[in-house]
Amino acid sequence: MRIQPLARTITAAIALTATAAMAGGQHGDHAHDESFATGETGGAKKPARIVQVTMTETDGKMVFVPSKVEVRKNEQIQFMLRNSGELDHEFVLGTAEENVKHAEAMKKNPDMEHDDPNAKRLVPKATGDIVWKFSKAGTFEFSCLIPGHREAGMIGTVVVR
Ligand SMILES: [Cu+2]
Repeated sequence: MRIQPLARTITAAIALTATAAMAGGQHGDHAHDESFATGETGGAKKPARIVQVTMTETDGKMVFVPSKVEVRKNEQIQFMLRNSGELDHEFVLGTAEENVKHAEAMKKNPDMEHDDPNAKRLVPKATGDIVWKFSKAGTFEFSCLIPGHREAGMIGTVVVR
């Protein structure tokens, strides 16, 4: 009697793994620049400054709060992300050019999942984090690339000096 639910759990786990693998493959199809013009993946053991960013919908718009973050060059930031809205949202860090290109790819593939170190997709009420070292000066952006969301206002900027 106890074997039945366990077997179901295992099947579910395998199905989940398969979905994740497929999503990863799909994502790899539209090769985007992996060189990360914004910097590099943060080292988990190095200290990071915490910056909280909330994603939500308000008054017919979709927003990041705050929508502007200032960083010193070579500073490591831990973005503590929270989706306070009713819809899925994602935080994708990149150059404006990369994000526009990526948004176009997502229109063809709206359920594309992001496992990239510079991106995180969150279901409503979920939290997550990204640790990033901004090793290059410049103005970069974070955006939600789910079709329609960028257009609805989900663009933020990171200024690195
Ligand atoms: Cu969104």
